[in-house]
Amino acid sequence: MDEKIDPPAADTPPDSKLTTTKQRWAREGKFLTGRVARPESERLPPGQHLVKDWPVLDLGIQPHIPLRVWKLDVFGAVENPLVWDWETFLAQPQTHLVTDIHCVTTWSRYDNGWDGVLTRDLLALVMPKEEASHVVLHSRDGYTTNMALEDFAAEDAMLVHSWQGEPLTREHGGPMRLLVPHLYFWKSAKWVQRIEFRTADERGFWEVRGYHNRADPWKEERYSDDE
Ligand SMILES: Nc1nc2c(c(=O)[nH]1)N[C@H]1C(S)=C(S)[C@@H](COP(=O)(O)O)O[C@H]1N2
Ligand SMILES: [Mo]
Repeated sequence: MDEKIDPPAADTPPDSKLTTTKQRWAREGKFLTGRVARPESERLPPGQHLVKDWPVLDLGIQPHIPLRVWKLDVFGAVENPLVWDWETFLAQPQTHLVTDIHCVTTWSRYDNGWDGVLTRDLLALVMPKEEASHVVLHSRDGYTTNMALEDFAAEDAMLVHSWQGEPLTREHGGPMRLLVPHLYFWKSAKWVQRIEFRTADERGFWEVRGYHNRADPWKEERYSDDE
């Protein structure tokens, strides 16, 4: 068994060339169409195009996390903070869902089959406190992303370990990533290590670099100047 593990990311990694380019797109409002689609009648959100493959986007770090040392730490404004190892994570009620995904860089991919644990099943265990209003995901590569508790609690949001019946690959966030299909895909943190429940909002990696705080693809909430 491979015993190697990357050192914990102490800090946000330095901005790569792609990060800088995407930040510039955010400033310039690239990919905005000004159209608003109706979810009931259209499947592809405005300004998106369909892809068949699955692009990989990251900050230039794809951490290797052996299952033996994998841990999930859920903490903050909850009644029952918890730490799961891999075995305990898999022992939770398992759900299979098929969803579309929409990346802010304009690709969408239909019919992705996922397996994992619904955030609702996690919420039932940790029980967010009355005053909990936001969630921040902390990932092994130093990435963070934030969302309102109600977005994290969406009925199709889940902590996924498999895609199309196979373990999630390292490049796509394996062993475990978040999936929040109703928001742009940057909210779906890969290599999730810690889930923080908060009583106030705090913007994550892309959200402080010009990306929209909410990120609803149907409203084309790509960039923070649209807030
Ligand atoms: N930990 C982590 N999660 C992340 C990212 C990242 O760089 N690090 N990138 C985000 C972005 S911008 C997108 S579009 C999706 C890409 O996921 P994929 O590589 O599986 O397509 O992951 C999101 N989650
Ligand atoms: Mo993205």
